[in-house]
Amino acid sequence: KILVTGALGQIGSELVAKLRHLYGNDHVIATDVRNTGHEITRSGPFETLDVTDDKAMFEVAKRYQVDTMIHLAALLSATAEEKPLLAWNLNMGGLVNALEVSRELGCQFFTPSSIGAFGPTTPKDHTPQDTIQRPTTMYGVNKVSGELLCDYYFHKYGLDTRGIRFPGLISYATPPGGGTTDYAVEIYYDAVSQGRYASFIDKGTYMDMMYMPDALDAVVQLMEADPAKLVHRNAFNITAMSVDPEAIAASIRKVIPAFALEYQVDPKRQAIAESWPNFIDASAAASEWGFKAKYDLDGMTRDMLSQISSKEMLARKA
Ligand code: VAH
Repeated sequence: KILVTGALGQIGSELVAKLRHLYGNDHVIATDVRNTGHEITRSGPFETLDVTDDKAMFEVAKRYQVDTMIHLAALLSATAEEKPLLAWNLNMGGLVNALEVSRELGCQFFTPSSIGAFGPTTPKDHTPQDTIQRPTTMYGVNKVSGELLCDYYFHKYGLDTRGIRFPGLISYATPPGGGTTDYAVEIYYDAVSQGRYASFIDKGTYMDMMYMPDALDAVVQLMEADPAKLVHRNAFNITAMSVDPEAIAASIRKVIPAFALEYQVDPKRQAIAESWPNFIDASAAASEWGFKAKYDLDGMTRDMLSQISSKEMLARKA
């Protein structure tokens, strides 16, 4: 049985659907801090759970006898920078509770890290798997601390902890909330609904990105990987592409020729983006558990635009 926290978030809502498809609806217990009525709360077991409540988390995990913990509940980079103490308490308090519950029940454990775990003194191009990590954002401090804490639980208690440093994730199912890379999702929605987009991240700001189906495959692939082959654990660099707003716009114009991109740069999120790498090296994930992204920029663009268009059509009919 798999317990997922943050199950109604950008990654969670699609990962729960995939895990239920793979392992059976009743094997995946979705939890989130409130029940929004999302389809995920009806397609299998759902429990409201505040990850800062350690007793509640233990009670749910024990009741369902979970053997795998997928801990996704967290505040993303931009929100965390606005509310740093809330971010510390939620991101770190939730993580330590999830690790402790997993240790007590002997669960296999996954939690995401991020390219946000790197900072301005990290090599920006071909960012190595093992390198300097001195992030200047609260989110980055949470992610580096989280990576070290997960490795600690592995070395100290033998807990089977595994993690992935996600690039910006792009999806059409559930919009992200409070991320710096969210421009790369908004641009597709606005391209369909308005034929134009004003980006809050500036021209020439390169960041690693990935289409959500590749990110979901990576989680399953890592969790099913042979532990004897894992040299690293928390957390693996993965990426599918390095883009700036202009590159995404050019890809969109292959489908919507008249698409217009302009800029309304948000200095706060621009500063966060500039502290992150341009493109990271994913060779460790490739060699230790066979990671390989399937979607490139144009493939992602075609699927995003067609999926969003059909969603809009359905919404208009409804
Ligand atoms: C964010 N989407 O923007 C998340 C992610 C790499 C970016 O960590 O905060």
